[in-house]
Amino acid sequence: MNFELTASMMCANYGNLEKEVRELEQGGIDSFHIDIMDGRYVPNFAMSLNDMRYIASAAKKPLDVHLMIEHPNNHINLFLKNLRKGDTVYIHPEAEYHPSTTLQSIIDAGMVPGIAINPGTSIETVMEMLRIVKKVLVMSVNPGNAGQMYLPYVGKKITKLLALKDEMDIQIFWDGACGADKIIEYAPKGVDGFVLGTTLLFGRDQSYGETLKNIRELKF
Ligand code: S6P
Ligand code: MG
Repeated sequence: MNFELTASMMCANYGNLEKEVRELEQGGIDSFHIDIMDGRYVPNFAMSLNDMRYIASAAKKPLDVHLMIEHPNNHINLFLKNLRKGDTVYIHPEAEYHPSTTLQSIIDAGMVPGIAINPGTSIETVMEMLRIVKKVLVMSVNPGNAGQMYLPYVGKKITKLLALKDEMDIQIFWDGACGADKIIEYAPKGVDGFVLGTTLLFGRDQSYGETLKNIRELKF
């Protein structure tokens, strides 16, 4: 079964980020998930521009940038100019007056446009944006922190979104508290990728390579 695995770099060991990037790539990670926070849209500061810039320079695999900031359009070029064509940029539609304008800037720069949908945001409110974006990041925890509990009501929304996949030509990604049970259930249903954080990838006794191999073979 084909699904993408992306590493949530806010959970990485900042004592040696170069080693983290290298070991994740050698272990077979598909992309690096970069959680950018401003302390306003979400009540936390995780990663920022310089962290993203460093990982972009150290990594061969693409970046998956999740902007949890107010009015991303005000600063979008700071991010875009430090990324490569083909990297993904997600915005939260609620954080922007004119999200379609911001998404167009992402498209014009050659990046892959995405929206992130909070647990409390319904698909109906972002329906038109589904026609613009290539990727939808479904948050299964409230945005801001790693290591939270899965919010079970999000499951119904994923099912609804899966039914729109072909019509809207989108890929669906899971972000938050992603455990083995979620991959086993949702990869066969058509979820295209999973953000791996403290629940499944980081802080374990085995190497990233072993963990990622087990996940791909669905051996848990
Ligand atoms: C949360 C953020 C996520 C987390 C990820 C961590 O605001 O968008 O990307 O980093 O959820 O994973 P876990 O397994 O610790 O919940
Ligand atoms: Mg994220």
